[in-house]
Amino acid sequence: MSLTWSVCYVGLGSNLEDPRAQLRAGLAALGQLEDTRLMAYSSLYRSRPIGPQDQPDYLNAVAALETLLTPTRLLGELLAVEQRQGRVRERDRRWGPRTLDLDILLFGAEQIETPALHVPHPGLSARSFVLYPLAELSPDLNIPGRGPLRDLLKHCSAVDLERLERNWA
Ligand code: ROI
Repeated sequence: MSLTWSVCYVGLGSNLEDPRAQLRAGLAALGQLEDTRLMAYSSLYRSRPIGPQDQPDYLNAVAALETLLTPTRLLGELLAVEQRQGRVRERDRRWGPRTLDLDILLFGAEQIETPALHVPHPGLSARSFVLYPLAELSPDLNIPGRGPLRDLLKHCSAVDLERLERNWA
């Protein structure tokens, strides 16, 4: 545990077994993590799959947390939530469908490269289903090592992205 609160953004995604219920339960679980506060969450978005196209569309959202947990500890908690919601990573095809995916997108201003954890998330700069919800929460954000979120958005098409409800949780 650290002594100061870090602001952290977590991406939520699902395209199996009632994705909306999966994201709702995932968000509720984030709100119950110890030493962690759920500060805000984005609208719900529907997005075309990145990766193999023979899978259902995804629902995606982003949550803003404040946490005293270390990034590694938070990652462990997120994996536990995924598992409780029926995800079996070994069974997953690479870039195949999943019941619930919880990714640490940003952790304060930190840049982390370990075998288990890459922060900012490597896919972040090119993924509309991450950038648009993130911009809803924090339009002035700077992405460590990548620059202003506003600039990344300019290069990221939203044609495959549909914004759904604001209050979905
Ligand atoms: N595609 C979309 N649209 N949304 C996701 O959350 C998502 N997650 C993934 C892969 C398989 C890369 N594709 C995705 O892990």
